[in-house]
Order: sequence, then C-alpha cells, then structure tokens
Amino acid sequence: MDEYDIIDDAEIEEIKKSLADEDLPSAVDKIKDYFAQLDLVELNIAITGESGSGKSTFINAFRGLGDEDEGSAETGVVETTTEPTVYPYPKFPTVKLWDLPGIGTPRFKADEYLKQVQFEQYDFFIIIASDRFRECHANLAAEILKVKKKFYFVRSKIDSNIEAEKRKKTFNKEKTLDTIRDNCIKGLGEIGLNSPAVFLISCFELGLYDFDRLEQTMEKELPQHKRDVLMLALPNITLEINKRKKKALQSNIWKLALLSASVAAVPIPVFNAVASFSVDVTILVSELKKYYNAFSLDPDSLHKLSEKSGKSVDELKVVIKSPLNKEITQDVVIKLLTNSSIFAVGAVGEYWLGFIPGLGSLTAGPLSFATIYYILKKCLNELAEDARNVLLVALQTSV
Ligand SMILES: Nc1nc2c(ncn2[C@@H]2O[C@H](COP(=O)(O)OP(=O)(O)O)[C@@H](O)[C@H]2O)c(=O)[nH]1
Ligand SMILES: [Mg+2]
Repeated sequence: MDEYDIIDDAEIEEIKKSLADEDLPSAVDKIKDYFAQLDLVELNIAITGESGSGKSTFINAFRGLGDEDEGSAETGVVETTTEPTVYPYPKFPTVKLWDLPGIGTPRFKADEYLKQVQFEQYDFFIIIASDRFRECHANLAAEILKVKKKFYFVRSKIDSNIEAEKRKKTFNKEKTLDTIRDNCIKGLGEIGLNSPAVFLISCFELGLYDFDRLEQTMEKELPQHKRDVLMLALPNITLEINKRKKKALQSNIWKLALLSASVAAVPIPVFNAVASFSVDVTILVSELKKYYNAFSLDPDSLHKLSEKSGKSVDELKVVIKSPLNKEITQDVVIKLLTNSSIFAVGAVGEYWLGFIPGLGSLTAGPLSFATIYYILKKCLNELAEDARNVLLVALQTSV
C-alpha cells in the first residue's frame, strides 16, 4: 500500500467525524448540496478610499491583473463616477471586487455615501488610505460599523514611504512601518476601536508587507463557503497563499470521491484489466480544471505572470513537471486514468471500506472512491508543487 497510503490520520479522523452521525446516502446528499452552493455563492468586496489612494490599482493586483491588461480598472485617472463599478475575478466570476467612488470630497457625508453605494450588497469593505489617517476615514469606518458591516483598513503605497524614508541617515524599515501602522491604529482608536485591523501594503508588490495577514484575516472571518471561493479566486501571489489553496482544495477530495462512488458512471478500460470499475470522469475534469485556475497555471495566468515578473513564459514553464500541462479534457483524464497503476492494487477499495463501512453498497463502490481520491490527491500535490516553483522563479526578479 505504501505508494497509495497518502492519507494522514487527521484526514481519516475528519472523514469519520463527518460521517459519524448519519447514514451514507444522506451524507452524500449533504455533500451534493455543499458543492451546488459552492458554485453559486457570491462574494462582494467593496474597495473604498479617497481618490488617488490606489483603489483601482489594488483591485487589479488583487485580481492578478496588470494595470494595462484587458478588463483591468483604469488607474491614475481622476474619478468622475458616482456609481460603484464591478470587477469580477476572471476565472471565478461569482467573486467580485467593487471600485467605489472616492471619499473625502468637501461635501462627503459617510452615511449618505453608504446609502448611495448600496452598502447592503457587500460582504465587507476595504478602506484604502495612501497617506495620513484623516477624518473622512474615521467617519466612514464608524458609519460602516453602525450599519453592522465589517471593514479592513489598508494603508497603501508603503513602497513610496520606504523609499522616501531611506534618504534619512537614521532609516529603519521596521520603525517606519510601525510609525505608519500606529498612525492608523490611533486614528481608528479615536472612534472607539480596540486593536483595529490595519494592513500595510504596496499595490505594486502585493506579496510584500502585510498582504498575507490581510488575506488570512479576511479568510478567517468569512463563513465557510465564502472562504472557499475567495481562496480559489485569489491569484497565486505568495508561497503562503499557495499553501492555503492546496489545503482548501485538499479538504474537498474525499467528498468528491464519495460523490463519484455514488453515481452510475462510465466504465473505464483498465490497462491491465485487473479490475473493472466506473468513475465519474466529469467530476475529475471539472476539479482538475479548477486546480489549474486556482494555482494560476492556465496559459492566461502564466502570460500575465510573465509580463509582471519579466521572466518569459518558457522560463516559467520549465519548472512545471505535472503531465497535465495542457488543456484538461475528458480524453486527457481518461488517459490519465488508464495509465495509472492504482488499479493494479486490488486492496485499495478494501482499505477504504475499513473506515467508510457503507461504501460497498454505493453504486460505483470503493474502487471508484479510491480512484478519484488517489488521482485528485496526486494531481493536487503535483500542481501545488509546480505552482510553488513557478512562483519562486517569478519572485527571483520582482523582489
Ligand atoms: N508607489 C505606489 N503607487 C501606487 C500604489 N497604488 C497606486 N499607486 C499609484 O497611485 C495613483 C492612483 O492610483 P489609482 O489606483 O488610480 O487610485 P484610485 O483613484 O483610488 O483608483 C496611480 O498613479 C497609481 O499607479 C502603491 O501601492 N505604490
Ligand atoms: Mg480609480
């Protein structure tokens, strides 16, 4: 079993716990519901702040786009609109960033502003400030809390502050960052917030400073479904995000395997004819596509990363080892299945029956479960590793 023994105790415990209180068919129904909802769940994030603070630049970077890419928000222009503009994630369009009109104009009133942008429709706000903390920030923050919404306070253009401070003989990076952070914390403290969430970032180098912490805080505070879609949609910008994407995707594998086992599906011709069995190929195709997009390994994302990092697409692709580095179709997946040596191990199905007792009574049974589980796990490991290596190559030049 060695090669196939890729499940750890924690996961076995999770599966057992999830299935403990009900029979297998009703557990399967619940899992079906979970995935159906996952495809529908919307996440609406409002980006607000003064004109020129970097809202549009943040939106582009947060979607993995350059400022001049197709579909990107226009940056560096004087804002004239009073309407929020929506920017969906290219690969996960139910996740949307909203570019709100600028705050802080002489006639700005936080309560009217929130009504005007229809605050109810957003899951949370990101307030961006590129300079000192001002009254308009405090007013808006207080008003957002009043209407029972959440906000994260982002201080942008940190790269410029660091550059400017470097000119001083007494320059100390950490001290500079602390001073900026304290200014925002103090400002928010004055409206009665204890230890408010303040994040320092550079939209030009999103992977630096507090970006990972911002992402983790947002994720932690979202309900499960929304957390999962955010994790999928975010571009693979940092090693930490790469790790978290893998974890989020991994926790779905046994659920997908169980779905496959419970449907009557296409029989797969097995290369050595040791066993005959069926798997749901469509589950594999759609999940593998999801992996590709989530890890930014699709041609479009690689192209964008190449432009951003200054490395050619070929240089980035050199480190990709997974045999899946082409378009994922039914044919490709069936080939992957028939070439897999998993089926030579008759015992794998038995192994799973050990802790999912009802598995044998499902339509396609333990072997189908085992196949989907191992194939997805193997591909996820490979693709996460590939994505990590691509990121490392890209980061060599951009930092
Ligand atoms: N140095 C630096 N410049 C930034 C950053 N974010 C935005 N900018 C620049 O600030 C200007 C205004 O940005 P924009 O996104 O259009 O601001 P908006 O009016 O809030 O949408 C543009 O010239 C951007 O290139 C940043 O993090 N660092
Ligand atoms: Mg703008």
